[in-house]
Amino acid sequence: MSIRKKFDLSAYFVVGPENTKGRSVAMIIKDVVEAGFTCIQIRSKVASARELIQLTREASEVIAQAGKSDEVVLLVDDRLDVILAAKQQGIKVDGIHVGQDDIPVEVCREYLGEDSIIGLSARTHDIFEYIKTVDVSQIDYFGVGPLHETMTKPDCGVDLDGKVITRSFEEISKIAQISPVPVVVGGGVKLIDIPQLAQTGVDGFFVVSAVSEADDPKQAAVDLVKTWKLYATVG
Ligand code: TZP
Ligand code: MG
Repeated sequence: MSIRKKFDLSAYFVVGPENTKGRSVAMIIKDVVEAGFTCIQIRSKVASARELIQLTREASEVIAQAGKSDEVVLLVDDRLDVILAAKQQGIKVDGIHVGQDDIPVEVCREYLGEDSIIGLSARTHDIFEYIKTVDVSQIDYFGVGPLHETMTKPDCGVDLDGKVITRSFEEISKIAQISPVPVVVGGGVKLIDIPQLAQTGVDGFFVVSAVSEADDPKQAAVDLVKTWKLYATVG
């Protein structure tokens, strides 16, 4: 059984310099942390290792300045090298999020240790079969999606024929029931989806554009958190 501490992934924001409409990554993270988001993932396919370390540092500082170092989880997508370098520089980073084709979760666990959080995207369409093949003792949560097609990650949910397969609320409820670890759902999630999603029994939602593309990101983040809390409790 895992001895890892409990963490809250209910409101999870994924961000990198390519998603901020020119705003600073740190400022937008400050907004969502103040709005009550519980998890931040730094994710960039264009930033250099040094930029990613710097973004991780800034995110960690923003979370600390908000007095939320013990409650807000800070993760980095894919980049075990960045996380190890950041930790070596004294930056508080809580773990990694990887996909099925990225560094194996066993390797992440070996390098990051028992206390780190490791999230795994379940991309395979037959997720019920896929879950059986994963050593769930190595992971802390599954990322599942997309709920809708999304321009933020155009290959999300694309099958071998190039067709996008989205997940229905019914399927998401079943995944929540069978998964041995917490489940967060993202990909095209907007405010309007939150009531139904919260009632599927999953542990959280993750978004990029619902916050980053909003005219007022902080207000968008507040509305997402408030709505999740309202409906997750009645679900
Ligand atoms: N992983 C799966 S979908 C996705 C990621 C990082 C992007 C979701 O972006 P958006 O803008 O919330 O649809
Ligand atoms: Mg990846």
